[in-house]
Amino acid sequence: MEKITLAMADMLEDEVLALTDKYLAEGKDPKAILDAYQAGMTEVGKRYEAGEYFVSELILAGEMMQAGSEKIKPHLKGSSAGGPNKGRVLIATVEGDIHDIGKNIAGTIMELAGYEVKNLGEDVKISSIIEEVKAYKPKLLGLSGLLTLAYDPMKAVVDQLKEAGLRNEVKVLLGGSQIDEHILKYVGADIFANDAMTNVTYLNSLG
Ligand code: B12
Repeated sequence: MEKITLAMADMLEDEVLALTDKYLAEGKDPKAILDAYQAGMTEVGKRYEAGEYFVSELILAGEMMQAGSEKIKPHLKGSSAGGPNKGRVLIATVEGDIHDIGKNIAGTIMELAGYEVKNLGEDVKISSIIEEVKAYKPKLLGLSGLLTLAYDPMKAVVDQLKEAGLRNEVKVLLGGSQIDEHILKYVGADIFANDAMTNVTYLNSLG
């Protein structure tokens, strides 16, 4: 798996995809391949921060992750333990943020676990999220954001849910690699996820 991580970090798309095909054919755990991708992305982020990589590398890394995820998706189905129609989940990347790869993966995994998932996309206005909570009535609202500037729109969503009298109707999850206890508290959400499985465990616990 480390080979995939290193190939992704070095921008070797052909190698990433060839290794993915090889590991899937060998019956390796598809979730472990996704974890290896994420570790590669973390390294890309570090190189970007160090000034070694630029936005073009971020774009390429995003494309690699999307292309690889498409290969992995059909294999995740078999490993899902869930049944159909366990409840509704609404997901969105908040206003000002266009990072959607992790949210889409989390959405797919929740679908495979038996939840009905509505994905509003990225850079979604606060008012659109509130309207959709009213109309769709999800049991969980998953707000995703990777930028520091995503925290305030996340907080605004929670505040407006309160103002609309909807806060007790829906659990709010924050998704993103940098989300921690402090941000959770600041936003006033119920739980956070730095991976795509915490949410499924949480949803199952809600009954
Ligand atoms: C790929 C990428 C991009 C791509 C995004 C493509 C896309 N369609 O998403 C592009 C090139 C467009 C991009 C743009 C920018 N990016 Co960018 N990007 C990244 C990068 C390298 C990887 C993100 C990623 O996809 N990771 C892989 C996924 C699988 O992981 P994940 O998102 O964390 O998701 C997992 C969990 O967090 C969780 N999760 C996430 N969401 C959800 C939702 C739910 C409901 C659940 C349950 C779970 C969940 O589950 C996922 C699966 O395990 C990160 C660095 C990093 N390592 O995170 C920088 C990073 C996020 N970007 C950064 C920056 C600065 C930018 C730009 C501002 C650059 C610029 N100057 O233009 C723009 C922002 C534009 C905007 N307005 O949003 C910074 C953010 C810094 C900050 N603190 O604000 C980072 C951290 C890079 C860095 N180290 O500086 N970026």
